Amino acid sequence: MHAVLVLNGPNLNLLGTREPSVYGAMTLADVEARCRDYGRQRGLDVTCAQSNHEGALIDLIHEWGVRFRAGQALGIVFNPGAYTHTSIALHDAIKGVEPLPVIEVHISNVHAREAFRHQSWIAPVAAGSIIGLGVDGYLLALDALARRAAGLKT
Ligand code: CA2
Repeated sequence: MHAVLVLNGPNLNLLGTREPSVYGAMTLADVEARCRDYGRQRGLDVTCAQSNHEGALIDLIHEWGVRFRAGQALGIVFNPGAYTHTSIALHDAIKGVEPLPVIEVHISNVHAREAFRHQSWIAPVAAGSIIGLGVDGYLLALDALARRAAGLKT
């Protein structure tokens, strides 16, 4: 089994409690359970984490960078929430653990929303970005990591 971290940033613990027209009706616990099941079916051992604190997210990225270098992790699926648009520290953390693949996920289509959501400091250092496909985006990101593990990435 290949270890993968599904990491969610600030306010995503509120999923399913408000704004269902933007973020859907599933709770974070639902999304995490779905990721674990979907990953298991594809040979991925999915660990889930969420934090509202930038430093805690950075610490987790560093920790998984160490695991990746030791050959014990495949990558990170990361929804950085609003830190996407503000955090050069998260940009630097992801750059600091290269070539660990970090796949950026956004539930909503940030490009169809306010202008301040159009800038991502994560996109330039992400292996790729999946945007606006709802919570399915997390599963598509897991597929991308599973394909890498199987040597199927083209
Ligand atoms: O679309 C996404 O996944 C976002 O990363 C979500 C962030 C937002 O700041 C980004 O621009 C796009 C916000 C997450 C807040 O989630 C809530 C969920 C339910 C109720 C309130 C907030």
